[in-house]
Amino acid sequence: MAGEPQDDCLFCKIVAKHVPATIVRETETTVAFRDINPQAPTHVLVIPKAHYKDAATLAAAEPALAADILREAQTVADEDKLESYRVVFNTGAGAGQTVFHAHAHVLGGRGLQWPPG
Ligand code: D5M
Repeated sequence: MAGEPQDDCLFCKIVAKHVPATIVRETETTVAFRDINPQAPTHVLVIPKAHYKDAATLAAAEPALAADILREAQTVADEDKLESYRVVFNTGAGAGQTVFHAHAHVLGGRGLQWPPG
């Protein structure tokens, strides 16, 4: 069923607390934790607890949950006192997606270049 936990999904395991992570926030529908390979002083991943393979699939199936992710991204930025920050949804392997459970990267705490690589 759509959104059900997947046995082979790393981020579902983090949601279930079967894999450790540095969790900074948790709501009824989302978890936010520090990226294991940070690319900026703040690099937090915000994920839905429900499993969707990418952000577009999540938004199509549960738009309110996609909105939860964006609200949580702002809260993470507020808590880390970021004046500006970037939210990235890598979608598809060609764009650098390596974990196929929807996630927002929240990056900040240093100057960010545009365009990204
Ligand atoms: O982003 C997937 C991100 O997930 C990547 O930046 C590393 C991060 N990652 C992978 N394993 C872990 C664990 N165990 N804890 C925290 N962060 C993790 P993508 O957009 O799919 O490339």
